[in-house]
Amino acid sequence: MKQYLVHPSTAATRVLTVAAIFGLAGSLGLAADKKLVVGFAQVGAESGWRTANTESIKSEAAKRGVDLRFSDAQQKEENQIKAIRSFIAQGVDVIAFSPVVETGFEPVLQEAKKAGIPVVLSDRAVKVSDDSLYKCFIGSDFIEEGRRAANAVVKLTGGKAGVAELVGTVGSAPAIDRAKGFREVIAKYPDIKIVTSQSGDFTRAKGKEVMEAFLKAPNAKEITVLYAHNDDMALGAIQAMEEAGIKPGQDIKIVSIDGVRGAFEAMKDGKLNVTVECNPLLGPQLFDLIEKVANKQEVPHRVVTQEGVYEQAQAAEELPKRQY
Ligand code: GYE
Repeated sequence: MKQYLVHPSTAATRVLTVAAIFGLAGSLGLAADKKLVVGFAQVGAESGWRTANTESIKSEAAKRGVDLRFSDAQQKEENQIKAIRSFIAQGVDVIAFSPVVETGFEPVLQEAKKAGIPVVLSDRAVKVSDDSLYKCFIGSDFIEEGRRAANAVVKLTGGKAGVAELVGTVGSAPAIDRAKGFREVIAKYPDIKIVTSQSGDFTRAKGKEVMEAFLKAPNAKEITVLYAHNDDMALGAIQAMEEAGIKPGQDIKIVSIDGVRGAFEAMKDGKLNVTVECNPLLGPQLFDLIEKVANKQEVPHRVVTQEGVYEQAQAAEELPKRQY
């Protein structure tokens, strides 16, 4: 069986690495041409989260000497499907990708399967009728993040709120699940109501634009809380509120998701109330899985990342420790 050089994290591979350093790689069957080739189809560069995620993936690939073919889909599913097809044509060893939306990937995943190229999902999930079309999915539990955001709203308001919701990219796993988890919790609080809800596509510019529209709508006065599916949209909305003479974090309380540096800065300034963490630094764990898959080792079908919730009072202390 073809074996790939793996990251020197176990004693056995460390021995192999030392051997390689002393020029023994050839005699151990680790020819230089066995460099692992991975195609990664990224969503885009829509948010601070995504930038940190891309950086984590690229730097980890470089560290491990992986030949990474990286493509940016600019948040368009058709671009991502094209990229995956091109990875299949190039005959990469493993394809990894973060699906822009949940549906529509089944045919291209079948093509990868036919070509014998294993697929690993990173960050976002797909909906397929056959789960064996991918080996593993590593990412957060977005439903739980939605629940955490709702619990933060309950804590901030005592269970009485008119919520404006800035939804992520329509059809994406995080937008679907963050809406679902949030609704699941607020269903138990009759005085918490979603008064308006619209997509801001996970970007700061759209978040600002949609918040401006929320504030001009006839029911604007009912809004006491903003729930944004990511920090970037919340940061855009903060700008819109300030331009409209509204104090973000006070007149309208704000809860968002990701935990990027900008959110901690806004919390420190009292403009954002809570950020629910979603860890983008998936590179090391992702490549552990990719290497295993490439070497035909068993991997779990689902790996959930660990994360927390941060309030304003923790912002100043946490800020210097943030890695993204
Ligand atoms: O929350 C958002 C990004 O899929 C978890 O995508 C990711 C989300 C993240 O654009 O900022």
